[in-house]
Amino acid sequence: MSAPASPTPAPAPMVIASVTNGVGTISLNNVARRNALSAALLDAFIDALADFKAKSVRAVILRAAPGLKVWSAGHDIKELPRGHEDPLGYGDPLERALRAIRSYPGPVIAMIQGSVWGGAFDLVLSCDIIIGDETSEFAITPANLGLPYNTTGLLHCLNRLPLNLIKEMFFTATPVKADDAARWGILNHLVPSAQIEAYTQSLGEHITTKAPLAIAVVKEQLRVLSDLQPVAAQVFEHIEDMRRQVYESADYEEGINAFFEKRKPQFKGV
Ligand code: YXS
Repeated sequence: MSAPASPTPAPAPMVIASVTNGVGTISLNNVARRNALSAALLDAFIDALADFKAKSVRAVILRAAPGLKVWSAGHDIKELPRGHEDPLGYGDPLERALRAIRSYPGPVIAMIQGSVWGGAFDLVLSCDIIIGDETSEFAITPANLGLPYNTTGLLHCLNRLPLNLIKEMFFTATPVKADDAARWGILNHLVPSAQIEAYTQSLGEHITTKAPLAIAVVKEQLRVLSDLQPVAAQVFEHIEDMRRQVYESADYEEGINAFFEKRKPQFKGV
């Protein structure tokens, strides 16, 4: 009689959540796919954040597993619509994750080691405090795919960075290295990799000793005030019409196909 087949191991969790001395930590854990922000990973992240909220965790650290070259490769390109549909609509899992961070009633501290790509840059910018080590770098990459970034994402950038730096990031899609990220104000603190875990945990623990209601309300006031950019309906419709022309373009389809075919895209401007 043949030995019973060994049970297939349960898949590794997409995120690993823990609480130490009152500080929650959520670690992105899909290393094989460079922590690409798939719906499954983002839903697990949103659930972990909701669980911390239910437990009144006063400060949260968002990180990736230690020692990775890539913190997150950004939106899961395999899950981007192939044209004729807004690739970053309000209901997109990435947009839901951004809103979950921005509405969490306590600081979400991004601890960055390795490279941050595309929508993961928006995720990091939506965090309240950003700590990076010397390996941290940041790229926003719609120009690599021919993708029209969305208005809320551009407003997140405008609320944090000077226009010329935003334009350089979007027009070049080149990663901003740690030193420049600190000088530009993307990072609150640039901390050596040997110290970044202890530094970030200590910052979180310090915040948990302060008045949580006062902090939660200041965070929400700042969110409401920074999001308060009224846009006339006609302006919004004009923006959406421009974006539609991009995500319905042949260039957008070429950008995505080139990624999967592991070749450089040939953009024709149509
Ligand atoms: O070939 P296999 O099946 O092993 O899978 C490979 C990659 O295809 C996969 N992977 C991804 N899958 C979906 N979405 C992604 N964003 C993504 N990135 C990577 O993971 C496996 C290992 O990737 P590989 O071999 O390239 O790893 P590497 O260490 O040589 O290079 C790491 C990266 C991050 C430099 C490289 O994977 C890369 O350039 N990834 C794409 C980064 C990117 O352009 N992200 C933007 C996604 S779109 C987005 O976030 C916004 C919508 S926007 O475009 O507006 O910014």
